[in-house]
Amino acid sequence: MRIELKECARLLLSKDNILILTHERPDGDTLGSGFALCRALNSLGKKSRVICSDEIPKKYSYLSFGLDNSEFPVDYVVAVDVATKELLGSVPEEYKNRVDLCIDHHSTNSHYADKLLLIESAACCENIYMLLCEMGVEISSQIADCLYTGITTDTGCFRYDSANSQTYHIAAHLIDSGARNGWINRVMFETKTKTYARLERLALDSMRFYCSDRVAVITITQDMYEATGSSEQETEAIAPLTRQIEGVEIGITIRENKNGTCKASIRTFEKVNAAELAKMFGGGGHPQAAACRFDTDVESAREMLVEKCGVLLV
Ligand SMILES: [Mn+2]
Repeated sequence: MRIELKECARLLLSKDNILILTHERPDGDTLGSGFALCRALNSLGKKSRVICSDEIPKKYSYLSFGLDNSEFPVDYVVAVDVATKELLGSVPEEYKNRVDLCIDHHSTNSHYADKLLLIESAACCENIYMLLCEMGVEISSQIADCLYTGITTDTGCFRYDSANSQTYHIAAHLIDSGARNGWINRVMFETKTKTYARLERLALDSMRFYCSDRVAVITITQDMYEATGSSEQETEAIAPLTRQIEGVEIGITIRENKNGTCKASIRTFEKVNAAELAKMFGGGGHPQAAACRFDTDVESAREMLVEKCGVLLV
């Protein structure tokens, strides 16, 4: 059942011992949302902790710095920035099957939670910000760092269309509350590990063009991780590379899984709806950034995707 901001705030204020779930392959928005909410609940004297199905990349460690991560008997389960139950990954089934509240910004949310706060903003962290204000939580500098991280990462450092005036207003308030905007942007967008730099070079080498160069496809295989010492954890910044090429309207990054199947990240500009393309393969996401999975190998996935691109681009 969908609920409004006020009811969501009232609900959270009435709960304690709250477990927060983030999505698999965690990004800045799901982690920023989770740790900001956790810190806010702690500041109200409530027990809360964040869990994630996958390991949290090191660059995000400041988000959880100083938090007490010890376990407690869970009374209430909240998912943040998680559009479908499947995206929770391999968190314990007991929690996966009883999400009491989901706070999200994906229009493709599958309504898997008992209660859903869905506001279509640029980042889930924007919704968490509004929620915390509604709850009367004071935005500490640590909470501000968390929320700023989600907003800047989901908007590609404020470059996407999704960043509207509300996004900038909230970011301004976060900076006033002590968010380290310059440092966070540098860590999120400029700093590359050596292993990532090597992977990026191979990824660019793998780029192929289709549909009169209106579609660019990058392929990342397990061999490439091995050759570079990199891992899937480091592929977050690869997908946007496809959109940097002049004339490209659909950018696709296909990553091979260990078992030979694969998944695709899709990036588009205004003319093409990425979520629509992902949906054709059972996936979802945003109008300009979406993803889907395949039970097939990389080549077959590429063929199927390029074929659908041909249909969308006519
Ligand atoms: Mn998000």
